[in-house]
Amino acid sequence: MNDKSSTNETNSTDDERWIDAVLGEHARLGKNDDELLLGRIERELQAPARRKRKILWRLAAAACFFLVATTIFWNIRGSGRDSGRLATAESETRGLDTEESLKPGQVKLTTQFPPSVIEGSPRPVHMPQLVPAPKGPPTMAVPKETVLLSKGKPVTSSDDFPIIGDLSMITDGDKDAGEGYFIELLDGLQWVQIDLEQSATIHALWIWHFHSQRRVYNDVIVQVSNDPEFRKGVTTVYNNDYDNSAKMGVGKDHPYIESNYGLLLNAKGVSGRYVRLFSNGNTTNELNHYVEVEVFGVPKP
Ligand SMILES: [Ca+2]
Ligand SMILES: [Ca+2]
Repeated sequence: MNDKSSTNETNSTDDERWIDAVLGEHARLGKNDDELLLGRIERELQAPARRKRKILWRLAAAACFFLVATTIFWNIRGSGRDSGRLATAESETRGLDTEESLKPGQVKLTTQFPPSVIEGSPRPVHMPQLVPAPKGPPTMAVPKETVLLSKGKPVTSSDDFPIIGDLSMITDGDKDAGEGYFIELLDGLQWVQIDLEQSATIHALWIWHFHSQRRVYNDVIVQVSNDPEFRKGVTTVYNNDYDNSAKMGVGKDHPYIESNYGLLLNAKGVSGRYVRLFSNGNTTNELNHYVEVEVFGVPKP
């Protein structure tokens, strides 16, 4: 446990009450995923940034027969520095959030989320159609065979020697906010490229650029191809370059505020071996950063 949590001010009585409430609800629903639930509770209560906040839990029972886990939605309110922003941000799931949206053979995609740790004062962000940070974990429906394809896979970049960090940190599974968890690339338009080492049907991408400050990255463009040079057979699955400053065409997607929930993209089953992600500085500085990129899909036989 690091020094940030040594002055833990969480009201333990409230914590215990919440845990009791959650476990009671859990038992009432007759679900069989105690380890998942307890792990989740433990992570929340140990997260340093949560120490001054109340954690409100709400359980929702998964209605579909093929879902075995209870989905836990949670929200945070209280006296944290970013809590006002979280409380006022509109819900933005960038995906599906209702059980009715699931078709047979689909499951809700989820991932491990790092704790929210906001440092410093946010700079005002003025952009058209800016998407606020999600209030809760985003999710979307994917085929039940979907797996994480990118863990530990090799990463290359237009800037092969990052100013901070190593490119391998983009696929190492660590998503924390602080020093030692993000890489910093040169200014201007830069890309990173993940080699999945085999062609796959890609259903989703989850992207964390930098989440210890409320900021927006410019010209976020995501492409998939079987060509490592991206000269042919390129599919653009996301582009929020609304003013074509990257000169790759105007994108229809909207700039978004970074958070610990990352950006969840629906890749709609595009097929390819390589994923290339562009950015062009951010609203705080001209540099480019990544904490983690996850690619989810089904390997081709
Ligand atoms: Ca990482
Ligand atoms: Ca732009």
